[in-house]
This record gives sequence, structure tokens and C-alpha cells, in this order.
Amino acid sequence: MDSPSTTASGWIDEHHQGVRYGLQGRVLVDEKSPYQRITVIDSSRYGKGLLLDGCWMTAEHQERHYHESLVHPALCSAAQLERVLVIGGGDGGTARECLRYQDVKHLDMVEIDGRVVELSQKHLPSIGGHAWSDARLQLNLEDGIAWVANATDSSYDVILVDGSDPTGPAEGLFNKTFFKQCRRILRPGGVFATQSESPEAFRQVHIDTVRLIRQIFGHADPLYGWVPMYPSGWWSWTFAAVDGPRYRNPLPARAAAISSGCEIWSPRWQQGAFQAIPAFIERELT
Ligand code: SPD
Repeated sequence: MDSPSTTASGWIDEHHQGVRYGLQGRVLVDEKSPYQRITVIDSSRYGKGLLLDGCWMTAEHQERHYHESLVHPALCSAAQLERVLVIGGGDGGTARECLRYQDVKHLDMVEIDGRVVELSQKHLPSIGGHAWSDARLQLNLEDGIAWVANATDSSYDVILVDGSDPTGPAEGLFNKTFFKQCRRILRPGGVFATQSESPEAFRQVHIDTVRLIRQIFGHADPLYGWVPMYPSGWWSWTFAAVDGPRYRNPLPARAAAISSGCEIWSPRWQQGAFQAIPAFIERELT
């Protein structure tokens, strides 16, 4: 379990492949849960933030880059939104964005580490926002891999995987068995999405993840954006559906209801973000 490195001059850094990604600030909490090391910090630039096993997860004033990119292409395009599943996402940001859609009737959040939820609610309450008190949210402190394996066929309209990097507790969220189970429990007309790492800092993991999801669902495409605090700052999310690339086309009525409350996502931004596939990745995927 890695801690972020901290310096006497107040820098908190994630180290990745010989590069440091850091914020100036101070550590508020640094503890071990049964699953991982959890660190909560307060930074001058992005407010309070969360690291797991020494890797940046989120921060108050930067989280929208990540959460809007993961949620809105999926929720604006699935045929129905009645039942949504979020695997991971213990800071609450993904659930918060999902619950902006009135058509969502029930959201299962399955987070393995209850301590991440507790510390996020205490120190980063703006990230989960109203989601924590929304009656449609059911918080399940369980293993997401077991949850999808045990779920009924065709039981969710949207499945979002908001895990950490593929080491430690999130490792099993990147393999064939897991993606096959997700396909099995997705309803017809449904959309699956997962964070799929950086095309620069996790190049091979990214390529392998997109290939595998495409093989299992039939249709899958990566969308590219930025999360400046993550390794390289360049990030991706991969969307999949069985009945065609429906995630590329936001339904106008849903998009209109959501866009004005977004900082990053809009139908226009989404179109560009799917198009912005770097040439070296496109060659690998064709
Ligand atoms: N390298 C960081 C990948 C983290 C993805 N999950 C972030 C959690 C935000 N809800």
C-alpha cells in the first residue's frame, strides 16, 4: 500500500513511471482500511482531495472533468434510465451526476470500501452533494465483482464503473469475466461505461481495455478528456452497447435538461471528445 509522497514544503505527489503529479497542500487524514491506504488532503489549487494507495482520485474543484465525462454520454443515450448501477464511486460524484436525471428511479452504488464513503461524506461533502440523501440511492458496501456476478440477467439500464487503477481492489474491474457479467446484466438498449485510464500514462492498459470491451459488447468507443491531477492529465472513458454505438448520440431532450448544469460536458464537447482519438490508438484499435 503506497502513500503519496509529501515534502516539508507542502507538496503531495503521486509518483507514476518516474513522473510526479502533485498539489501543494497538507494531509488531513492518512490511514489504512482493510482494502487500501486512504489519504485526504487540502490543497490550495483544487480544495480537498482524495488519494487511494497514493494515487489521485478526486478533488473538490476538479472532479467535474471526470464525473461529467463518465456519466452523461451514457445517461443521455440509454433507451431507459430506470435502474442504474455504479460500481465503485465511493466519493459520490458519479451518483450525484446520475441522480440529476429524473428518469432514474433506482441507483445501486456498490463500493467495497465503506471507509472511502465515510471520509468522503465527512471531508468532501460537495462531491456527493444531494446524492447521499436521495431516496433513489441504495448504497451497498460490497464487492462490485461479486455484485455483477450475482445480479439477475438484464437488470440494469446503465452500468458505470468508477474504480481506481487496475492494481489493488480495482484489478478485477478490467478483465473479461467482469465485462461479460456486465453485458449479461445490461438491459436491451442499455449503455455500459468505465474509466479506461490514460492513453499516455497507461497506454497498454487503455488499449487492452477498449479492445476487450469492444469484443464483448460488439460496440465500444473511447472518449478522451482531461483530468489535470491524474498521470499525464490525459484521460479516457470507454462506452459500450450491444445494439449499436447509441452512446455517440445524446437524446436531445435529455441533453437539454442536463447541459446547463455542466461545467465540461455538452453534446458538442462529447462529439469532439469521441473524435479526438489519437492516431497511435486508432491504429492499434483497427
Ligand atoms: N488514476 C486514477 C483513476 C481513478 C478513477 N476513479 C476516480 C474516482 C472518482 N469518482
